[in-house]
Amino acid sequence: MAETVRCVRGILCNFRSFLHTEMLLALLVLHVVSPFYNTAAVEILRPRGVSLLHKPFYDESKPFTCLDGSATIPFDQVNDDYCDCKDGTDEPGTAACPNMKYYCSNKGFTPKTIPSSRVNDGICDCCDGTDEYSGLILCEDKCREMGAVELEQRRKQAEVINKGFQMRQNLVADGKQVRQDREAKLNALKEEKQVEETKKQEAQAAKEAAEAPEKEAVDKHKKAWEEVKAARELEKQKEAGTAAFAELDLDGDGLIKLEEFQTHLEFDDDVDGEVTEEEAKTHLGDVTEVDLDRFLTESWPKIKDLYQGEKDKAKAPPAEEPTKGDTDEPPSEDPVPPPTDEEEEREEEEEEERFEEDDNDDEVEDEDDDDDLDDDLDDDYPDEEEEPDVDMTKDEAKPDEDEMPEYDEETKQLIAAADQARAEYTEANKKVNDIDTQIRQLEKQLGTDFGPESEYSSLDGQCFELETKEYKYKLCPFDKCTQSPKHGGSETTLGRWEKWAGPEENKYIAMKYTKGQNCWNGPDRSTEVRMTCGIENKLLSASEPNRCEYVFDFETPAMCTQEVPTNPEFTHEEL
Ligand code: MAN
Repeated sequence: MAETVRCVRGILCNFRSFLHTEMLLALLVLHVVSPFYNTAAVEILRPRGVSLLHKPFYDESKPFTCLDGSATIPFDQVNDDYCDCKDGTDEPGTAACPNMKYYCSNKGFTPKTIPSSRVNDGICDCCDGTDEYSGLILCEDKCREMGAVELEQRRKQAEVINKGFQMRQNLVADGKQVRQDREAKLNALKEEKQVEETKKQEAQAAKEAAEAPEKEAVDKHKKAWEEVKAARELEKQKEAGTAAFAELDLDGDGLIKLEEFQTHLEFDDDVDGEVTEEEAKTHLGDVTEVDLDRFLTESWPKIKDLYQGEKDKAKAPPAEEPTKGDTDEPPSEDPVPPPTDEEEEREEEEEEERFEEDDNDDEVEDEDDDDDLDDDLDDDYPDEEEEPDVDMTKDEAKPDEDEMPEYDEETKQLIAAADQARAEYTEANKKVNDIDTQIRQLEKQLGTDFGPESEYSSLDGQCFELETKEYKYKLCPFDKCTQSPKHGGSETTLGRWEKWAGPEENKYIAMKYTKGQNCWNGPDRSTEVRMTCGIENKLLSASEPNRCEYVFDFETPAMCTQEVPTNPEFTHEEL
């Protein structure tokens, strides 16, 4: 208890020895009776300000050696408010030595070390109040009260940790089960794939077997149709050529001569207004005259695109140059009556009808209107009530002439059989593809590290959101992290799952998501997810400590790896 008395070397030396016994007794009484005099029982057992750890160095029965070994002094100079040791260890309980630490044991709460300059400075620094003993101020011992609050907090925390631990046990069991199930499913799928692959090959062979005769029959049908079309075209050309021959053979002697040819200005190659003998000869096929046979085989194929027959001339005034489109069109075999006649006729009819309408009553007028409509439609469709006349049948049949005829029954059956085989193959192929997709997904899941005991497995496929003032953040464990502006704008990927990223000895406490959307003039966005123990899976916070580098805090029972005592106490040193 020597430290409780201020001792100034050379003045109070005797006083100190005098007090040693008397004061000891007196202060011991004070310790016991006064609730405000905070020096607890432990203080009696070691000099003030000394921690349990250092107590062995302070033995009252021996001289004190400074802890740095710099000096040895009589023990009653310890805590005499005079700094003897270079390291200040002779004054653990006073403010005499600079840079010394004062230790308050804070019984009932946690011990604390304060700079010894704060000893007796009039401010209560330690909850047990032992740093203030000069009488300047009385410090109440608040350690037990604070300790009770602290212990309650720790108890609640322990409850959470233990509940989380229980939940984790389930997560581990579930995770392992899921893994086993996936492994079993993967094996089953691999076997199923073999079966389905065989079926697919069979279906493919059946398809090919059905397609070969189908192709043969279809090709045959198409080829025949091409031949029909070619023959028709030949016939058409022969008719057009014969007509042209008749037109060109002006004197009807069965020969086209140069002078007859020269009457057609379309053969005026140099467009000088006259068809020379040379120009006529070139078009005729280097001869001066041709009969019909030679004309059809040699001349007509060359001039047919150029030639303007009488009908064409009637349609287009000769002054106009033939346009490219006109020359590409083969001469019409079945010419349309000159539009002028038709229009005239139509106009006359309409004129008459209009005239009649003026004289008729409303009812008749309506009927006439209907007739008009029918007349208009007659151009395109046969009147249902009328017997179709020959021309109309021809008109209706006309488009079919250019359409390939239906396949014969045998070919139709071959096509139907091939269609069926194709559908069966498509189905078999789809089955194999579906199995492949499932296998790939399972292999990916089985290849993902869901923790040493598969405890994080249940987080896969879930997403957790958090809203801040500006953004909605989303964490989809083992997939990605995103950020969406709350006031409009598209979602930004802040990183895709890469790996566990805690320190080597504890890697499952942090996740790393990388290769997110590129940051303008910066790196790709990335996110670190720090995991803590909690009784629910919850995204607690999201921040961006560096531009485009994000940190999420996430709590999960999967992180509650240890049980803790439900009745926490302060440790021995704390007591
Ligand atoms: C967006 C957000 C921010 C980020 C900037 C970088 O505004 O993704 O988090 O800092 O882009 O330009």
